[in-house]
Parts: sequence; structure tokens; C-alpha cells
Amino acid sequence: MSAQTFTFPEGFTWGTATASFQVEGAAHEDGRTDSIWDTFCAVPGNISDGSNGDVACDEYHRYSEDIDLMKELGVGAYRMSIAWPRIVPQLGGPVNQAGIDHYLRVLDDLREAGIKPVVTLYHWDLPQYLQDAGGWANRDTAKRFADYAGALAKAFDDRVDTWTTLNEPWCAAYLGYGSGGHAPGIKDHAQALAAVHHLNLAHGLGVQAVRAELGQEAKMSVTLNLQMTRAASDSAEDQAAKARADLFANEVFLGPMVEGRYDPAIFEASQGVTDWSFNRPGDEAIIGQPLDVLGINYYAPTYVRANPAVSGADNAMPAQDGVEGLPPKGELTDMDWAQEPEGLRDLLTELSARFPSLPLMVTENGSAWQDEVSADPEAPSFTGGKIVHDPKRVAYLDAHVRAVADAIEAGAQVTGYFAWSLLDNFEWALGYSKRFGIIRVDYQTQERIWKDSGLRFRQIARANAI
Ligand code: PNW
Repeated sequence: MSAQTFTFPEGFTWGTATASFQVEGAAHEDGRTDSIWDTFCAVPGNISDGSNGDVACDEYHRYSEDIDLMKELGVGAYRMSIAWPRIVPQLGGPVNQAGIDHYLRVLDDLREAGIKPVVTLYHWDLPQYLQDAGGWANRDTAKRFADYAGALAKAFDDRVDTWTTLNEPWCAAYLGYGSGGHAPGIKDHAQALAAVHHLNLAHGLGVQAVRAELGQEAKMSVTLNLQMTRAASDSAEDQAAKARADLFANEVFLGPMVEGRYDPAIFEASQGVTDWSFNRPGDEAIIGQPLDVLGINYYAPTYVRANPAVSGADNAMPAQDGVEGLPPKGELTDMDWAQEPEGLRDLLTELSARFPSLPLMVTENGSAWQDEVSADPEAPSFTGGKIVHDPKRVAYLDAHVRAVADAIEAGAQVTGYFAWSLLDNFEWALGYSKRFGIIRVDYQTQERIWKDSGLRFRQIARANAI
């Protein structure tokens, strides 16, 4: 880490990110029907603190106030997602105008604030009626996604700066259908691979649908949580274990989406799990639509080594027999994730070397820590004199923004960085117990309270430098 100031390229985008189910609440308002996460939350034991998304950060009603916070932060972009069950509440039913109108208000307020919307169409809140028909294991879901994407393009028109089809299909497929730790809670590697393929297909069809409405100029992206997998040693066995993990963590998405083809090693390695007959002729070409930017979510690296005694049965990913995940090292965040900013630097540098014409954007990065609110008369007046001192989140933020700077210096083409998250929010199977916000939410009162990390991000974003 250098102590010198690094100025980011002109036009570099600083933003904050959230996702509909994690912040909106208003679960039963304006015609919204259940998503798979509403169903999943209703089963005792699925969410560690027994909570759900019924209220969350009440963003559905408080977006104006939160856009004011973003103005104070000085960010140029907001990465948000659309709740599919607000837009198409019934199977095959009409588009719900009340849902559309809500997002039009948000998008218009953002425009007025000079904040560019980076809109994710799918951040895991699949309509429950589609899960009832098989969810992502069913090919029809990809087709439904394209219809939904086209309807949004038509309704939002030029209000969206960047369209992101999917957030982290890795999680949607492998946690949703592989380990069952996320909604819909299915544990079946064959379904997980079908889900991978149908998510990929949904992405390709979705890009086509948006461009069919808005033309080739529509800026299209997808967000992947590519795993920065490191092998425990240089031994051929450990390197093979890493290659096996990479195949299913990264290549299964990058191959078709960026290169228009699956690495045949994937088919071979998953023999006995599935025969991939769901991959029909022509699918790979549909999936490989040209992209304007690739979104990367990064939190921590994973370490693996070869261990023939390890069964892959409980791995979220398929075909991981003999691949042992190693425990994270160093000071862990509240998620029990390691802190390794070099992982972000290396990931960006390697991706840019491999895909030199594809700009990258860090669409999520952040850390969870328990926070405490202090009274602080020295705090800037807009904080109202209450502040959270969160030195660990500040240090994580600084180190990771530095890592992005290092990647850019090493030649990576990175066009933006989004802090996860604007607000503390519903952290999926961990409920409200983990706080990722750079602004705190008091869930009793819905009060927003500045954290030092928010102030630090404000400094970075305003200076375009670290
Ligand atoms: C991402 N894992 O989720 C999501 O995009 C966010 O919605 C989420 O809040 C954030 O990261 C922090 O977790 C993940 O278990 C959730 O490996 C779980 C995992 C990875 C990413």
C-alpha cells in the first residue's frame, strides 16, 4: 500500500448499492405478491434471527430521504434492483402499473439529484409462482425473465444509465439450489446446474429484450461474484483442485456470457450430476451477447487444497469431490470472511488482461461489523451529532479502494466502485444480525445514522482520490 494520493481517472463512478428485497419492505403493498424469499423467511430456522423482509429499511417509502443521503455522500450513481413480483405479480398476468410507477418516481428523483441509476433486474427475489413451476431449474423462467426485462425497458426508457441483468447467479444457483442455504432452499446439484444454465440463458435473452426496446446503445451488464480462488500450494494436486473450483465458480458463467461458449471441461467434470441436455443448440450464442461492462462483487478470497478424502456432497457447487476449502485466516469480519484486498486487485488485473476490451466495475464491496452509536459534538452538522465510529469498516474500505487504484495502475480497466451497502439491511439467511451499511439503520425508528465509513466514502467520492 502506498501512502501517496492516487487520483482516479476522470469520469470514474462512485456509488452505493442496495437490493430490493434487502431494503424495500412494503412487502404487501401496491399489488406486490410473494417472492421466494418471503416464502423462505416464513419457514422457522431458515433465517438466523427469525426475521423477514416485510419492513426492512422501509426504503419503499423512504427513498427520497435516502437519495438526500446519497447527495450528501457525493456519489454519482446508485445501484438498486427491481422487485420482479411488484412488476409482474401473477403468472402470465399484466404488468402492474403501481409497481412501475413506484420505480419511475425513484428513477426521476435520482435524475433530479444527478445520480445515475445502475439497475439490476434480478437480485434474487423470484416471484413465488415461478418457483411453483420449477424456478430456475425450469427453462420457462428464462423466457419469463426476458418478458419482464422487455417490459421494464419499455417503461423506464432512457431513465436507466446501466442495465444489469442478474446479480450473482452463483448465489442464486448454488446457494438456492445446491446448498439450500438461500431461497428456494433446494439441495440438489443437478437442479443447481440447470439453474446455472437457465440463469445464463435469462441473461442473454434479457440483454436481447432490453436492446430490442431501446436499441444497441442501451448499456448492458451483469454482476458476477467471481471467486478469487487461491491454491494452498503449487503442487499439481492443489492446482488441479483450484482449477476444478474455478470451473464451476467462474468459468461456467464467464465462458458463455463473455466468450459465447462453455468450456467442455465443465461437461466432463459434471458427468454423473447431469447430462446438460438443458443446454440446447443455439443457447450459448444467445448467452454470449456483447456487454458494455462487467460488474464484479468482491468480499474475500477462497483457499482450496486437494484432499481425496473430502466429499463434495455438501459443497454448494457440484463436482467438488476432493476439493477442500480451507478456513479463512487473519482477522475475520462478522461474516467470518477474511480480509484480503490483494484478492480484489488480482481479480481485476487478471480479468482485464483476459478481456482487454471489457470494462470492469466493482458493483459491491464492503464488510460487516457490529457497530455502536456515539454522541459526538465534533461530528459534521449533517450527522445531527450522532455517529458510529467504525474503524474496521473504514480500514476495509480504504484498503479495498487502494486495491482498485493498484489494479488501475497495473493496467486494469475499472470504471467504478460501489460500496455495499448504502444502508444496513436484510442480510439474507443472516437477517438483520449483520451490518454492512456505511450508514446505520436503527430498525426500531428507521433513523439513519452516519458512520465514519460513510464520512470516509464521502471524502473519497468527492475527491475522486484516495
Ligand atoms: C452478496 N456467500 O451476497 C449479495 O449480492 C448481497 O445481496 C449481499 O448482501 C452481500 O453480498 C453481502 O453478503 C452474498 O455465502 C451472500 O458466499 C452470500 C455469499 C456470497 C455473496
